[in-house]
Amino acid sequence: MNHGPGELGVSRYRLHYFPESGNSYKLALMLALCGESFEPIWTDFGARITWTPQWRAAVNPMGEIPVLEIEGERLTQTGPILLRLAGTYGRFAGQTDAERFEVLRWLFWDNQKLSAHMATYRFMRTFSAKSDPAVKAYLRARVDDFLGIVEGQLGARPFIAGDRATIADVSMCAYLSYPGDETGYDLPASHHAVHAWLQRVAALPGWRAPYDLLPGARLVRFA
Ligand SMILES: N[C@@H](CCC(=O)N[C@@H](CS)C(=O)NCC(=O)O)C(=O)O
Repeated sequence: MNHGPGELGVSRYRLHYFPESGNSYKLALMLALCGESFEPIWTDFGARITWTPQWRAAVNPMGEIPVLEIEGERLTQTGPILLRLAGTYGRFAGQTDAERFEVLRWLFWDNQKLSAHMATYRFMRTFSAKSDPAVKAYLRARVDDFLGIVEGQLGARPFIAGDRATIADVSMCAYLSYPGDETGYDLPASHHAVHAWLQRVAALPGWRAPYDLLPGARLVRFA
Protein backbone atom coordinates (compact mmCIF):
# COMPACT_ATOMS: atom_id res chain seq x y z
CA MET A 1 0.00 0.00 0.00
CA ASN A 2 1.22 3.48 -0.74
CA HIS A 3 0.40 6.34 1.51
CA GLY A 4 0.56 10.00 0.76
CA PRO A 5 -0.50 12.37 -1.96
CA GLY A 6 0.07 9.97 -4.85
CA GLU A 7 -1.71 6.88 -3.52
CA LEU A 8 -1.22 4.82 -6.66
CA GLY A 9 1.89 3.18 -7.97
CA VAL A 10 5.10 2.05 -6.32
CA SER A 11 6.84 4.54 -4.10
CA ARG A 12 10.63 4.76 -3.85
CA TYR A 13 10.17 5.39 -0.12
CA ARG A 14 9.33 2.93 2.67
CA LEU A 15 8.85 4.37 6.14
CA HIS A 16 9.17 2.18 9.24
CA TYR A 17 7.05 3.96 11.83
CA PHE A 18 4.44 3.79 14.52
CA PRO A 19 1.56 6.30 14.55
CA GLU A 20 2.42 8.05 17.83
CA SER A 21 6.01 8.64 16.73
CA GLY A 22 6.57 12.35 16.16
CA ASN A 23 9.96 11.50 14.73
CA SER A 24 8.20 9.40 12.08
CA TYR A 25 5.78 12.26 11.46
CA LYS A 26 8.73 14.55 10.64
CA LEU A 27 9.64 12.36 7.66
CA ALA A 28 6.07 11.59 6.60
CA LEU A 29 5.23 15.30 6.68
CA MET A 30 8.34 16.28 4.74
CA LEU A 31 7.48 13.75 2.03
CA ALA A 32 3.87 14.97 1.94
CA LEU A 33 5.01 18.60 1.64
CA CYS A 34 7.24 17.54 -1.25
CA GLY A 35 4.29 15.81 -2.95
CA GLU A 36 5.70 12.32 -2.36
CA SER A 37 4.03 9.11 -1.26
CA PHE A 38 5.58 6.36 0.83
CA GLU A 39 4.92 2.77 1.66
CA PRO A 40 4.04 2.63 5.38
CA ILE A 41 5.71 -0.14 7.40
CA TRP A 42 3.79 -0.17 10.68
CA THR A 43 6.05 -1.34 13.50
CA ASP A 44 4.93 -2.86 16.80
CA PHE A 45 6.73 -0.44 19.12
CA GLY A 46 4.28 -1.26 21.96
CA ALA A 47 5.44 -4.90 21.85
CA ARG A 48 9.05 -3.65 22.04
CA ILE A 49 9.99 -5.18 18.70
CA THR A 50 12.62 -2.46 18.22
CA TRP A 51 14.44 -3.80 21.27
CA THR A 52 14.85 -7.27 19.77
CA PRO A 53 18.23 -8.30 18.33
CA GLN A 54 16.44 -9.58 15.21
CA TRP A 55 14.82 -6.22 14.44
CA ARG A 56 18.01 -4.34 15.18
CA ALA A 57 20.02 -6.64 12.92
CA ALA A 58 17.47 -6.44 10.12
CA VAL A 59 16.30 -2.81 10.33
CA ASN A 60 18.21 -0.42 12.62
CA PRO A 61 21.14 -1.27 14.91
CA MET A 62 20.42 1.97 16.82
CA GLY A 63 17.10 0.46 17.91
CA GLU A 64 15.08 3.50 16.83
CA ILE A 65 12.07 4.38 14.77
CA PRO A 66 11.83 5.95 12.20
CA VAL A 67 13.76 4.26 9.43
CA LEU A 68 13.37 5.54 5.89
CA GLU A 69 14.27 3.27 3.02
CA ILE A 70 15.04 5.05 -0.22
CA GLU A 71 15.11 2.54 -3.04
CA GLY A 72 16.40 -0.08 -0.60
CA GLU A 73 18.95 2.15 1.16
CA ARG A 74 18.10 2.24 4.89
CA LEU A 75 18.51 5.63 6.53
CA THR A 76 18.10 6.64 10.17
CA GLN A 77 18.15 9.88 12.19
CA THR A 78 15.60 12.45 11.13
CA GLY A 79 18.03 15.39 11.06
CA PRO A 80 20.29 14.14 8.28
CA ILE A 81 17.35 12.51 6.50
CA LEU A 82 15.47 15.84 6.40
CA LEU A 83 18.61 17.52 5.07
CA ARG A 84 18.93 14.86 2.39
CA LEU A 85 15.27 15.19 1.34
CA ALA A 86 15.62 18.98 1.28
CA GLY A 87 18.55 18.49 -1.09
CA THR A 88 16.68 16.00 -3.25
CA TYR A 89 13.67 18.26 -3.74
CA GLY A 90 15.48 21.60 -3.51
CA ARG A 91 12.95 22.69 -0.89
CA PHE A 92 12.88 23.72 2.78
CA ALA A 93 16.68 23.87 3.17
CA GLY A 94 16.94 27.65 3.60
CA GLN A 95 18.10 29.94 0.82
CA THR A 96 21.01 31.91 2.27
CA ASP A 97 24.04 30.83 4.29
CA ALA A 98 22.61 32.59 7.32
CA GLU A 99 19.27 30.84 6.92
CA ARG A 100 20.92 27.44 6.44
CA PHE A 101 22.94 28.01 9.59
CA GLU A 102 19.70 28.77 11.46
CA VAL A 103 18.16 25.58 10.08
CA LEU A 104 21.04 23.49 11.40
CA ARG A 105 21.10 25.32 14.73
CA TRP A 106 17.42 24.60 15.39
CA LEU A 107 17.53 21.07 13.97
CA PHE A 108 20.27 20.14 16.43
CA TRP A 109 18.49 21.92 19.28
CA ASP A 110 15.24 20.19 18.46
CA ASN A 111 16.85 16.76 18.44
CA GLN A 112 18.56 17.28 21.77
CA LYS A 113 15.97 19.38 23.55
CA LEU A 114 12.41 19.92 22.30
CA SER A 115 11.59 16.67 20.51
CA ALA A 116 13.62 14.45 22.82
CA HIS A 117 12.04 15.75 26.01
CA MET A 118 8.52 16.23 24.63
CA ALA A 119 8.55 12.68 23.22
CA THR A 120 9.63 11.20 26.54
CA TYR A 121 7.27 13.35 28.60
CA ARG A 122 4.28 12.53 26.38
CA PHE A 123 5.14 8.83 26.36
CA MET A 124 5.38 8.66 30.15
CA ARG A 125 2.29 10.82 30.65
CA THR A 126 -0.03 9.11 28.19
CA PHE A 127 1.31 5.78 27.00
CA SER A 128 2.99 4.29 30.09
CA ALA A 129 1.17 2.09 32.60
CA LYS A 130 3.23 3.51 35.42
CA SER A 131 5.79 6.26 35.47
CA ASP A 132 7.72 8.01 38.21
CA PRO A 133 5.98 11.32 39.12
CA ALA A 134 9.34 12.94 39.89
CA VAL A 135 10.68 12.06 36.42
CA LYS A 136 7.49 13.36 34.81
CA ALA A 137 7.72 16.62 36.77
CA TYR A 138 11.35 17.01 35.70
CA LEU A 139 10.48 16.46 32.03
CA ARG A 140 7.47 18.77 32.22
CA ALA A 141 9.65 21.56 33.58
CA ARG A 142 12.16 21.03 30.77
CA VAL A 143 9.44 21.09 28.11
CA ASP A 144 7.91 24.22 29.68
CA ASP A 145 11.28 25.93 29.32
CA PHE A 146 11.78 24.75 25.73
CA LEU A 147 8.30 25.84 24.67
CA GLY A 148 9.03 29.26 26.12
CA ILE A 149 12.15 29.44 23.95
CA VAL A 150 10.15 28.49 20.83
CA GLU A 151 7.45 31.02 21.76
CA GLY A 152 10.15 33.72 21.90
CA GLN A 153 11.63 32.71 18.56
CA LEU A 154 8.24 32.73 16.83
CA GLY A 155 7.14 35.99 18.40
CA ALA A 156 9.58 37.74 16.07
CA ARG A 157 9.33 35.79 12.80
CA PRO A 158 6.74 33.64 11.02
CA PHE A 159 8.87 30.51 10.75
CA ILE A 160 11.71 29.13 12.85
CA ALA A 161 14.55 30.18 10.56
CA GLY A 162 12.95 33.37 9.27
CA ASP A 163 10.42 34.26 6.60
CA ARG A 164 10.15 30.83 4.97
CA ALA A 165 9.23 27.35 6.10
CA THR A 166 12.22 25.03 6.38
CA ILE A 167 13.02 21.59 7.68
CA ALA A 168 13.57 23.21 11.09
CA ASP A 169 9.81 23.85 11.14
CA VAL A 170 9.09 20.31 9.97
CA SER A 171 11.23 18.90 12.75
CA MET A 172 10.07 21.18 15.54
CA CYS A 173 6.35 21.12 14.77
CA ALA A 174 6.12 17.33 14.86
CA TYR A 175 5.44 16.51 18.50
CA LEU A 176 3.45 19.73 18.94
CA SER A 177 1.07 18.64 16.17
CA TYR A 178 -0.40 15.77 18.18
CA PRO A 179 -3.62 16.26 20.19
CA GLY A 180 -3.36 18.27 23.40
CA ASP A 181 -4.89 15.46 25.43
CA GLU A 182 -1.80 13.40 24.54
CA THR A 183 0.87 16.07 25.00
CA GLY A 184 -0.72 17.60 28.08
CA TYR A 185 -0.42 21.10 26.59
CA ASP A 186 -3.25 23.38 25.51
CA LEU A 187 -1.03 25.39 23.16
CA PRO A 188 -3.76 27.72 21.80
CA ALA A 189 -4.29 28.91 25.38
CA SER A 190 -0.72 28.81 26.68
CA HIS A 191 1.56 29.62 23.71
CA HIS A 192 -0.07 31.96 21.20
CA ALA A 193 2.93 32.36 18.88
CA VAL A 194 3.52 28.61 18.79
CA HIS A 195 -0.15 28.02 18.03
CA ALA A 196 -0.17 30.62 15.22
CA TRP A 197 2.98 29.03 13.75
CA LEU A 198 1.42 25.56 13.84
CA GLN A 199 -1.49 26.99 11.89
CA ARG A 200 0.91 28.49 9.33
CA VAL A 201 2.64 25.12 8.97
CA ALA A 202 -0.74 23.39 8.61
CA ALA A 203 -1.60 25.78 5.77
CA LEU A 204 1.40 24.65 3.68
CA PRO A 205 0.31 22.78 0.52
CA GLY A 206 0.35 19.02 1.09
CA TRP A 207 0.20 19.22 4.90
CA ARG A 208 -1.59 16.39 6.65
CA ALA A 209 -2.12 15.65 10.34
CA PRO A 210 -0.04 12.98 12.15
CA TYR A 211 -2.65 10.24 12.45
CA ASP A 212 -3.79 10.90 8.89
CA LEU A 213 -0.27 10.28 7.53
CA LEU A 214 0.60 7.49 9.97
CA PRO A 215 -2.21 4.93 10.00
CA GLY A 216 -2.63 1.69 11.91
CA ALA A 217 -3.07 0.26 15.39
CA ARG A 218 -2.34 2.66 18.22
CA LEU A 219 -0.55 2.27 21.52
CA VAL A 220 -2.67 1.62 24.60
CA ARG A 221 -3.46 4.86 26.43
CA PHE A 222 -3.23 5.21 30.19
CA ALA A 223 -4.21 8.89 30.45
N1 LIG B 1 17.30 11.30 17.08
C1 LIG B 1 16.42 10.26 16.54
C2 LIG B 1 15.34 9.98 17.57
C3 LIG B 1 14.54 8.74 17.25
C4 LIG B 1 13.76 8.25 18.46
O1 LIG B 1 14.03 8.58 19.60
N2 LIG B 1 12.74 7.41 18.16
C5 LIG B 1 11.96 6.81 19.22
C6 LIG B 1 10.53 6.57 18.73
S1 LIG B 1 9.75 8.08 18.15
C7 LIG B 1 12.55 5.50 19.60
O2 LIG B 1 12.69 4.64 18.75
N3 LIG B 1 12.89 5.33 20.87
C8 LIG B 1 13.43 4.10 21.37
C9 LIG B 1 14.46 4.34 22.44
O3 LIG B 1 14.68 5.51 22.82
O4 LIG B 1 15.04 3.38 22.90
C10 LIG B 1 15.83 10.71 15.21
O5 LIG B 1 15.79 11.91 14.96
O6 LIG B 1 15.47 9.86 14.38
